Amino acid sequence: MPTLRLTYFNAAGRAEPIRLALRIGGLPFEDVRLDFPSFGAAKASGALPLGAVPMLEIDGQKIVQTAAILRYAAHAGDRTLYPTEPLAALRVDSALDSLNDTLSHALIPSLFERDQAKKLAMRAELAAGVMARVFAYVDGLIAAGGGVFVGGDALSIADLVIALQVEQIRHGHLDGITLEHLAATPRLIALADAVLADPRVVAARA
Ligand SMILES: N[C@@H](CCC(=O)N[C@@H](CS)C(=O)NCC(=O)O)C(=O)O
Repeated sequence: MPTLRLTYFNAAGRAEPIRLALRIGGLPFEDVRLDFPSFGAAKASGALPLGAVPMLEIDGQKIVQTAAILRYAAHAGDRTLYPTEPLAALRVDSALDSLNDTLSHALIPSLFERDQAKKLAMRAELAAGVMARVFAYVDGLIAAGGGVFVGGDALSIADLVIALQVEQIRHGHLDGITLEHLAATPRLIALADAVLADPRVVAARA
């Protein structure tokens, strides 16, 4: 088994689905959590290939890009977290990119906005625009699969990402975004409930 070292901030963010996927897959890893000064130093020294985290070191080889790392965790682990059927796998990949790429990039400016009124205005625009489109699209992917998860009846890496996003909203961690913004996409709520109640996920979070 390779030696795995995952580097991220001391936060859930992009790394938490990876941490869960590695644990569910039975892949032990070192969970390195950087504070902001250490991240700055690592970035300045060139220790991060693209200057960003998460980064997974596999026997010392440095790999970045969240979705790729998630797929690796699924393939190298117990192989239950990624569909074998091509169309189901495509839905999983498309959902992953919709959240990790499209939604994340749209969310970033408001994360750094210090003026609360401006932040809430940005969040309102996000909720009505990119976020609504991404959630509606992913809701449709779930419907197309005919199960509770994106890939159908089996939990996948995309479901981990979606569930943690829904949980973040449910816990009020994104100012201005509430469960009301998920009212039109009930499959995302049902998916999150199923993921967070899954015994493997519960064990991975304990
Ligand atoms: N495309 C990358 C994006 C990674 C990314 O933007 N990471 C953020 C943290 S969530 C980061 O390291 N930001 C600090 C910086 O870019 O200086 C991925 O999917 O992993």
